[in-house]
Amino acid sequence: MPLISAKSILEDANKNGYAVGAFNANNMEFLQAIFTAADSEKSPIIIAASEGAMKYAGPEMLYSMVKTLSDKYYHIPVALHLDHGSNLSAVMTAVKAGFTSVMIDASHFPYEENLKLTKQIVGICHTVDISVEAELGRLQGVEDNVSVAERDAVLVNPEEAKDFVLASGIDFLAPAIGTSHGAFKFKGEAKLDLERLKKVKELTGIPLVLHGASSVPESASNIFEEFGGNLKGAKGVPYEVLKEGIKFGINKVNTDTDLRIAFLAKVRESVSKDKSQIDPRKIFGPARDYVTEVIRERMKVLGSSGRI
Ligand code: TD3
Ligand code: ZN
Repeated sequence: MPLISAKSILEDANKNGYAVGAFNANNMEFLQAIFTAADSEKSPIIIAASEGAMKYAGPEMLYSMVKTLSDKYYHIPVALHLDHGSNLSAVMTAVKAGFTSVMIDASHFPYEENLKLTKQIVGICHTVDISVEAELGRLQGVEDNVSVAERDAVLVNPEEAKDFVLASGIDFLAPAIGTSHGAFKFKGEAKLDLERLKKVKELTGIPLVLHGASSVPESASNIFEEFGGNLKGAKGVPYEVLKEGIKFGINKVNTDTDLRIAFLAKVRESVSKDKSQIDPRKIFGPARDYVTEVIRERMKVLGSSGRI
């Protein structure tokens, strides 16, 4: 089917209390893995591409691969979403290429500046049915022993979130609640600030996004390490914690790291087991299949399986 905005996908998730994965991709194999997983699980999907992905593959290339796969799997609802767009120019590049959803990440600016830029982008995108995500607070782990003032300085302020959503007109919001990008998210226990999340949901009602949501599954990191990799001290958001977040209002679960680890775990395995292999398909094929497996498992955890 034609690519649709993420708004409609996430509205259903919000209404029915589940989450949809936003899976990052910048090459053919990852896109194929995401689509085949969605096909097997009967799950809607959001394809996330960062500015780095647009630079690596080219925005037109990303769009045409996603479009081709979306035509092939015509029954799957798909949105193509710009992840962490940093300015108007990046957003316009994505819009011109055919993306159907964008994130403007101006969370590192003071509130008023974040609001001003976000509002401008909502004004442009909503005229062409492109959904907009924005972020409040900073994406970083916050340990238990820090003061309330320190927590407040980093994580989302629920009252501010309410004003921001009303004033900006965004479609979904990423509130910082203690996660961070990458494979090393928590020093101590893995947890989210669920009280804060609950308040943001009560005050805004819109779909909420969990960034830095990868789980760093043991099965994948074990293979990664068995074949010479090093992920010492890596820790993600456990499935049980993800489920709690979804119960309290998360509807979009951003996932990049898990797919990267899975892919490279299998690449490591294949190249070390078959040292004279020179056909890239023999290396990337099994890696692609393993990414598919990891995504399927995740779709079950998020509750997006069986929604189409
Ligand atoms: O926006 N993203 C994807 C890009 C982060 C770079 O890895 C996320 O929030 C996903 O975060 P992660 O690292 O947990 O998959
Ligand atoms: Zn993110």
